[in-house]
Amino acid sequence: MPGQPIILSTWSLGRRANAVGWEVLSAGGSALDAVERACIAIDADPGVDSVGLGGLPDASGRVSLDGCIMLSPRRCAGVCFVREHNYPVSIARRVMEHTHHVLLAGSGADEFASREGFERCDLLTDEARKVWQKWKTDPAQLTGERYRGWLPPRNVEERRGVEGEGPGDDKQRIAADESLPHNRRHDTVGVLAIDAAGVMAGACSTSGMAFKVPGRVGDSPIIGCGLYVDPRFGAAVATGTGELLMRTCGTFLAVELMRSGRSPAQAATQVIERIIESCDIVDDHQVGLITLNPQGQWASAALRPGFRVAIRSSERDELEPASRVLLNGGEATGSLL
Ligand code: SD4
Repeated sequence: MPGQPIILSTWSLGRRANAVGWEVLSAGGSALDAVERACIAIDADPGVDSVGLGGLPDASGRVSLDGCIMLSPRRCAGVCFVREHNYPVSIARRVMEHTHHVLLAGSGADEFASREGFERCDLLTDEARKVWQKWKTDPAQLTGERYRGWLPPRNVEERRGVEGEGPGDDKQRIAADESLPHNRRHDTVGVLAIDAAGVMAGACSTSGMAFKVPGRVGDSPIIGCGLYVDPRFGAAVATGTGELLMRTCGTFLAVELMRSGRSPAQAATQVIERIIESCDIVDDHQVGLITLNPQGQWASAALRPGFRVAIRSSERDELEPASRVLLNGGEATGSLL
């Protein structure tokens, strides 16, 4: 059933992603093209240190990318641990369209990308290398806290210096945390869209957690963890600590909740509640979730303050904080990962 096009993306960088996706949607293009192009725009920017080119590397100084794209359980795919090519969402789309598989990993995914005509590239920029070198010498310089293994800093957006934020706008107010390093303002780009034909699609792309254990793959390329879309019931995309989403199949759960009659708002909140219930939450953890139903109703929820959603439709072009935040920061319990 035809509807009003809409595109929703994670974090303040989502506004830029939305601008590109909206060009596609407003010209009558497909939701699939819109979400792919939205992710490409962020992946291509070496100034974004959590996605694509310029992403911060793992503990060994090498960048690896994860991403996926989804229209339905029948049409979806992801790639993970891609080290030699940018644009994981586009590579995933080729996996979806040109193979019978759902997930390609590591050197196999890189070889597939080359065969599909993607250019090899060095994903590590000088800037990202410098940040990694600094982290290696003295992790506390970047994390602002006692070094506790490979855990990255908590991902929330700082109040100041965030794109698209008007001064004094209360709606935009989020918890300022002076201890946050400059380089954790943004994170995974996750995008959901509905086009004029009423088709829903989603995509997400990330370089994963900065300084992760080499070989680590997060939720973002895994169908049902970082992204899930079922055209009958709804879609969900996530950002934050991938391990929490993988332990709970967070986006699958969100869509399953909508399938059983919950609203997008109830579904998003209940996933965060389930994460709190099922996992040992620590200070560094954050999860942000966007849910969307086939009628275009959407919602968001987060574990902690700081997660924001960028919305673009014919009526709106805005950035707003998660509508539900379940923990208010510093209330962590349990042990480290
Ligand atoms: C991961 N979920 O690799 C991604 C990272 C992320 O906000 O989204 N951080 O765990």
